[in-house]
Amino acid sequence: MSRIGYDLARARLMSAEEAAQKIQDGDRVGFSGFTGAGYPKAVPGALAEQMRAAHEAGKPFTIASYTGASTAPEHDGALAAVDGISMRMPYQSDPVMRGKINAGVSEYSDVHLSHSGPQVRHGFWGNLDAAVIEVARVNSDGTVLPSSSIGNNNVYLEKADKIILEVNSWQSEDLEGMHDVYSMKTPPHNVPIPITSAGDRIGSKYFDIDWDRVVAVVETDAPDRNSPFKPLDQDSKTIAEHLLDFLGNEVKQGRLPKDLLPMQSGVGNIANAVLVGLNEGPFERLTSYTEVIQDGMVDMIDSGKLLVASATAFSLSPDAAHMMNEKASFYRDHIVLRPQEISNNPEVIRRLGVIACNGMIEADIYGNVNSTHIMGSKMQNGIGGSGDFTRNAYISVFVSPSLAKNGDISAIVPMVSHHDHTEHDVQVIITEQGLADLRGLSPKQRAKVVIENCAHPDFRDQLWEYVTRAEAVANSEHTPHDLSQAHSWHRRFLETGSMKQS
Ligand code: 0RQ
Repeated sequence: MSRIGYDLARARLMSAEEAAQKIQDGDRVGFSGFTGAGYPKAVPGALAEQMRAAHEAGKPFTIASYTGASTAPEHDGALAAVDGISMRMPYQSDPVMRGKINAGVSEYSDVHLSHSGPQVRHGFWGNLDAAVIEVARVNSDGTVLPSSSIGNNNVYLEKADKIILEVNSWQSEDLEGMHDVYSMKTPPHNVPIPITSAGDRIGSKYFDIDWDRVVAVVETDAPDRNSPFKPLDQDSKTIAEHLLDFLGNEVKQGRLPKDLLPMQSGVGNIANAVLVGLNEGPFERLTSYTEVIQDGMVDMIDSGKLLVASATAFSLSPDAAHMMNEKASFYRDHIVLRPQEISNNPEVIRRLGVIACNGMIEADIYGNVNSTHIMGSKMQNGIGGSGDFTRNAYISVFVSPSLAKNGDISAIVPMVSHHDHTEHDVQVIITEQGLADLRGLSPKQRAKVVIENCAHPDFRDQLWEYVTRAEAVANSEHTPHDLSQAHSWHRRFLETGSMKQS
C-alpha cells in the first residue's frame, strides 16, 4: 500500500533524478540523516551523478551540505566522491568524506550537535536553499511521520526554500508514536524545555510541513546502513568493568541513586561494551538520555534493565535494525526520538544529571581531551554530541585504550594536540590500565593519577620525565609545562612513526 496519503504529495511525486534537478550549484542544503539512520537514500546519489556530469562538462557544481550527523556511503560518500561538497557541517564519519576534508577539497566546520540546528535557524549559516528529508509516511492531512532519525529535520523543514521528501517504505510505520517533535525558537522567545525525566513527551508525533514549499516527493524502499559492531575485545571489557566499579562505588558513597542517573553513551565499540556491562551488571530500572540508540540499549530494553531511552536516532547494526523494524510497536513505549537540539540540550542534560561516557583520541596529563584530531591536524570524525553532554553532565567520563597504532602512540600525552574538552569539563578518564578520578584535584595532582592509573607502562617513565623537566623549566608550579617539548611526542611520531624515545 502506498505510504503517500495526501493529494498534494501525490501530485509532486517524481523520480530521484528529477528531484535532484531542483538543487543548483552553490545551494545550501539541509539533509536528514544521523549516524547511518534516516538519511535520504536516492536523491544524494542522483545529485552526485548530476555533479559528475557538470564537472565533466567543465562546469562548477558543489553544495554546502548540512545534516544531523554522519550519514552513509550512498549519501556523504557519493557526494564527496564527486568533489560535490564545498562545506560540510556538522559531524561526519564517512571515509571518503573524511579524505576530502583532510585533502582540503571540502571545508568542514565541526559544530556541537545541539548548536547546529539552532545556528541554521538563526541564519548563521546563510539562507537554506533546500531540505532533503527522509520520512516514513505522508499522512492524509499532510503531516509526515519521521523515520529512524530526527536530527535537525525540524529546523531544515522550517527554514528551507524548497523541500524534497523521500518516503521510504523500508522504514516501519510502527515507528509512529516513538517521535517527539518539539522545536526551540530564536532568543529571546525561548522558554524552559519541560522535560524533567528522560521519557517525557512534550511535542508532536509528526512534522507539520508547509506544502507550498514542497517541490518534490520521491518514493524509496532501502534500508538504513550501519556497520556491525566488532566483537568485544578484552580492552573494551576491562574499561567497561572499571566504569561499572566506579558507578557502584558512587552509589555506595551516596553520590548516585541505586538506579543511577540517565546514561549517555558515545559512539564506538567501547561505548557498546559499557552497555553490555551494564546489562550484565547489578543496576536495575535504568534510564538513558543520550543521542543514539545502539544495539546494547536495545538488549537492555529486552532484559528489562533499561526502562526508557531518549535519543535523536538509531545507530544499530544491520541485524538490530531489522529487529527494530519488526518490533517497533513494542520499542516505541521505551524509546523517544527527539530533534537533536532537544536530545542534546544542555539545559535538559544539566537538569537530569546525565552520566556522560564518550570515546577520545587522547588526553593529556592534566585532563584535557582531544576527541577529533589525529596529530593536531587531521580530522577523524568530529565533536558530535560529546561536548553537549560532557560540559553539562553530572559525571563526565572519557574512555580509550591507553595505546593506539600497535603501541606506537600513547593515548596519554604531555599536551593534547587539539582541544575539544578542557580540564574544566573532564571528571573521569578510563583506559584498560585503570581509572583516574579527577574530581577535586589540582592540575599537578591530576597528572599523578592520570600517569599512574591510565598511561600504559611503556610510556609511564617517559611521562614522568616530562613532568620533572616541566617542573624545572616552567614559569609556574600550577600547571607545569615545558613548551619546547609539550608536543614533542606528536612530532616524534610524525618523524619516526613512534612516540617512543629511542
Ligand atoms: O584508526 O580507523 O585507522 O584504525 O582513531 O579509533 O580505537 O577505533 O575508537 O571507534 O571508539 O573512536 C574518539 C574517534 C574513537 C570516537 C573516537 C585512531 C585509531 C583508529 C578510531 P583506524 P578506535 P572508536 C556522541 C559522542 C567524537 C564524537 C563523540 C569519536 C581511529 O569516539 O568520534 O564522542 N568521538 N560522540 O587507530 C592517533 C591516537 C588515536 C588514534 C585512536 N591517540 N592517535 N590515532 N586513533 N586513538 C555520539 C555522537 O556524536 C554520534
